[in-house]
Amino acid sequence: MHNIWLYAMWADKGDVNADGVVNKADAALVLKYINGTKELTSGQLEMAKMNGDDKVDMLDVIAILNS
Ligand SMILES: [Ca+2]
Repeated sequence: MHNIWLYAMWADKGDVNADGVVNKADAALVLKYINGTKELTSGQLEMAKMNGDDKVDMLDVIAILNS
């Protein structure tokens, strides 16, 4: 049961624009944030933290693209 709960938690990770899918559009948003051309809400930043190191950087963009 614990694993199912974890999966449910992770299923939303990466969906920065909250449209229900994790894809290039989310990666593009995070890239813009990294470049300083786009502000993200704290909730969006949480979604962007794909690799769990509490920073939002290129590693998270790559993780989104690979998800
Ligand atoms: Ca999305």
